[in-house]
Amino acid sequence: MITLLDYGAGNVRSVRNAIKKLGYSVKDVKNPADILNAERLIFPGVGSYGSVMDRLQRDGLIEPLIERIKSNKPVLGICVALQALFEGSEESPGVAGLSILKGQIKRFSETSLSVPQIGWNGVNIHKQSAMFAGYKGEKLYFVHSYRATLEDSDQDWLLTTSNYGEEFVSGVQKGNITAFQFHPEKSGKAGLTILENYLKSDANNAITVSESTISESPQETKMAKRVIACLDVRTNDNGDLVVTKGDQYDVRDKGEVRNLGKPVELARRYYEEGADEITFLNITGFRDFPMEDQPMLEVLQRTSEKVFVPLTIGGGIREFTDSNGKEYSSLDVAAEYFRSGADKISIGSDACYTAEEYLQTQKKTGKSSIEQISYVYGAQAVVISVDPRRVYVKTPEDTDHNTIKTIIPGPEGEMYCWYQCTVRGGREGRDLDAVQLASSCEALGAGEILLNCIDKDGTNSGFDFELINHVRSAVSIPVIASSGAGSAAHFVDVFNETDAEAALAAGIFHRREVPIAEVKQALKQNGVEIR
Ligand code: 1PR
Repeated sequence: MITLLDYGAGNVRSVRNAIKKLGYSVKDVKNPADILNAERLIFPGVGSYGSVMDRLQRDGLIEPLIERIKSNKPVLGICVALQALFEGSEESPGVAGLSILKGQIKRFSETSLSVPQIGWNGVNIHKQSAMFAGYKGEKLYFVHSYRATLEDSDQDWLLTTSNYGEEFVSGVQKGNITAFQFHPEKSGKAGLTILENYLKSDANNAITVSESTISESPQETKMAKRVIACLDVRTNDNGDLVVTKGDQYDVRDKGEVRNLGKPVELARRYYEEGADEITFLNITGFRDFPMEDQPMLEVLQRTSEKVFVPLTIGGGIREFTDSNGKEYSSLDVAAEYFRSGADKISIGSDACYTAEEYLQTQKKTGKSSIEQISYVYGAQAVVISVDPRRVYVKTPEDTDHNTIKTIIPGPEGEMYCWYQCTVRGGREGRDLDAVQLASSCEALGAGEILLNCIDKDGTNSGFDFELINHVRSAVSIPVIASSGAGSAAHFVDVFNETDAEAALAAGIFHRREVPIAEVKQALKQNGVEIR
């Protein structure tokens, strides 16, 4: 029996599912005494530092946690839970941590790298630990903007380090207390091995470990470029929820919605085939209300039972008033998605409206969906889905928007264009360009940009490097290149020609034209770091 400290922020479902998948039962902490009495406790950290500590404080859990840790009863902390062991964090000034370890958590300082660090990185293991029995050095999934270092007096806690511009502490352990900055429950089979080691070890963490688990000559660890499989989901005319795929966003073929498979089955297939992440886009979410869309929520719930890499869901995240006049905030909608198994939510149309308002007023209201969700769940949980299309102009002076000089001339030989943002699945263009949208959303607290391209979508002609470079150079958060992948070589090209952190494709995977393994192999052969 494993006791889980679920304080209601973010996706604890994936930890729960991982524990169940490994054959253990889960009991929730209901009151402070459960913390002290638990045989084995898991403390998943989701959300910002301040919101985690607030919730622990509100539920009276801080003292029992400290007592449990000091009495060396087994605890596994994940992500922000590792950071919570320290005295405080730059993320939430003035908020006290558990103060088991000395010092403050600081933001990544390397300016050339995107923050948050989102993706798969390696670890160097500095001491023998039962936690790494059977681990073969695979990359593990990290998602965070702040990082820990240990003071000299706490060096006996050092378990693993990783590098992201600078070296940081990615694992600590002393006696029966272990905490990881990475997410074992989201790190595929390697992560499940590590989690299982915690679950199955006895009260003294006794598992025989071989010397080889220690990294003898630690090398700088490197982030992998991510390959993401995207599933555009909607209900077809027969009422079935299907994965569909558009050509420049038109998903109908001879009047019928294209049906490329069942969402849960396809997601599981992509997980088994090595996708680094799975994204679901509820493409009619702009007109339906997600909280009434039970089949979509069920897709997430069922996917997260078997898929142990990050899941993103987009579509319909905004405020809503239902037919009974009941009001829902975008935070309510996001919370339902997180509870159903999402790790990140993606905002499309609503991000455009928010950015337009922000550009006009230059004021943060704290009320937009981006700001609210980012505060509670952390910036890394908020993805902005951009649906731009090219608008050609003869000269940059012909528009107020951010233009590029292009190598693909327009219909009348124009050599300049801007990228117009659209809402409602590409149906309506706005007076907003992709750079304005991405940089405003970054300022409001978004953590990642999913950069689609209507001109390229479904064309199999390769990614739009010009668009990707244009947007990537305007933000410091990670950018996912999307739309147009037609071959493994296109992935190699996008990582060679742009600084995108990830590349996403849909059609070629659904139609089994290019297996994910072939993409990974091509990347590896061309010297691109992969998982
Ligand atoms: O506006 O917050 O409700 O979110 C709606 C979401 O649905 C947005 O993220 C929007 O991108 C998406 N969406 C809406 N309509 C469509 C459509 O296709 N008709 N899909 C749509 C967007 C683009 C990518 C696609 C890549 C790769 N699809 O998701 O997967 O272009 O495709 P490819 O590799 O086959 O070229 P809101």
